[in-house]
Amino acid sequence: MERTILVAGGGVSGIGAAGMLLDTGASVILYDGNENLDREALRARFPGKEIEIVVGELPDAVVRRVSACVISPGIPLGTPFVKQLEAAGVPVWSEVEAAFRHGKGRLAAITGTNGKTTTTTLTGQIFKNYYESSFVVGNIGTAYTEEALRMTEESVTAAEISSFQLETIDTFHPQVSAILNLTPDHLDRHGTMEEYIRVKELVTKNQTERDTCVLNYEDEVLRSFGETLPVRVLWFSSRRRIPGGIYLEGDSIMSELSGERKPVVRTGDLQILGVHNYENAMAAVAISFAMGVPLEVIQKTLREFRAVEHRIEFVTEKDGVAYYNDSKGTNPDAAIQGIRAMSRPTVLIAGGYDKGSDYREWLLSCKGRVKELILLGATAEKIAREAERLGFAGIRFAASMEEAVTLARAAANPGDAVLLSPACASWGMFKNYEERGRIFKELVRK
Ligand code: UMA
Repeated sequence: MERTILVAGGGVSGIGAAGMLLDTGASVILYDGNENLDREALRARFPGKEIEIVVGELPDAVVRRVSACVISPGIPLGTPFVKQLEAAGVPVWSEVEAAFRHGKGRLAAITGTNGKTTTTTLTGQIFKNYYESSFVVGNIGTAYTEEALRMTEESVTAAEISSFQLETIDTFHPQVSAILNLTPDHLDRHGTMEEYIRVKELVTKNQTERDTCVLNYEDEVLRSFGETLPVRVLWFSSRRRIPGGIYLEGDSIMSELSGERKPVVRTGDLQILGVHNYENAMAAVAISFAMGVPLEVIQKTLREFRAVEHRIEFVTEKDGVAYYNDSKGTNPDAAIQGIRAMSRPTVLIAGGYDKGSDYREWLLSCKGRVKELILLGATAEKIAREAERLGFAGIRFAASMEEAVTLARAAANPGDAVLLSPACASWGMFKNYEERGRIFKELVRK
């Protein structure tokens, strides 16, 4: 019988997965819950291919016809059609699981709450400077399924993997995994911190003692996780010397990964700022070391590497005010790093989609640094109430990013900084954090 696979979600992941499956000869039904989606525009993404497209409610008749479902990360597993599939015994696989089954070569899977994009980009750059065939895929924006069929046995892939993508893995098996840190995020989806941690740790699920896991020694949860993990663990630390690990010592990153103690790079020679970035750099070094990249190639790439767009990105200086875009600060913990990186009195633009986060710690980190808080989006009221409880005075509301930038400009004096670091996802007002960051930058430049 011909295989018919249901691909759920008509976004980046769904389009990648459907394209990959069609190329392997499977029949594909592409399904999206949004009934207003333009089916013909979606069909046009698969020129010369036959694909069935279903939008709105998923009919029972479709459920009965499919042998598996590849699900996009943005679809919660509690969604009724997923329950329907499960009840019918149809396996539901995440898009990265599907990609892994068809991809080739070696895989480094990078997860954690914050720093994933910087670490994946840097790791991918190191791979590119050493291997003939390398790929950078995943949550970073290019679907893993988009590239999987181009991989060969010689390929080396750096994949940014989110908790949403890990929920429904099965055989997904990276040779090298990394968990950078674990702080509360996406609790509206995962329910509890315990569940979020469980899902993140799934990245090591199929690893054996022949594989490597790179972990942050300064994260308590990860420290005890690593101590019992039946996998070779490489530790990194920004606070202490780790025999056999990689660590920050004064203003140098030191490595004992090869058994010998060696200086890797001075932090002053890096073009990325802040301890969290030194942690990302150490993780990338450990991952690349485990993949077999020589130290000289790693060192050269580290010195050349620049900050990722939307992550504490300097935009411009106007009338003595420095503008920074940290649209990637999509949760309170990431946003704390944005605040800490500011050395001037700061006007902060924040707020957005409500993931059920707790804003207290982040607001506390604003004390003494943030002179005015400009809030937008669904969380504006909630953040304002918490800020008032903590004694903040300068709080304003904006209905749009345009209004927020206008208010920020009026509030900032020469010598100040304006920082967009929302502590919230962009959903609801923008397509994604990239769009939010770009709009902010355009408005600032205008
Ligand atoms: N949809 C449904 N039913 C639902 C929910 C969504 O049918 O219940 C449909 C929507 O109508 C839409 C499609 O699903 O047409 C969107 O799918 P998606 O939300 O999975 O988004 P993609 O475009 O496939 O992008 C996803 C990741 N998005 C999410 O995880 C929310 C992208 O990460 C990723 O870059 C891309 O796959 C490629 O791997 C973005 C993200 O915000 C950057 N990630 C979160 C984060 O970093 O915090 C996890």
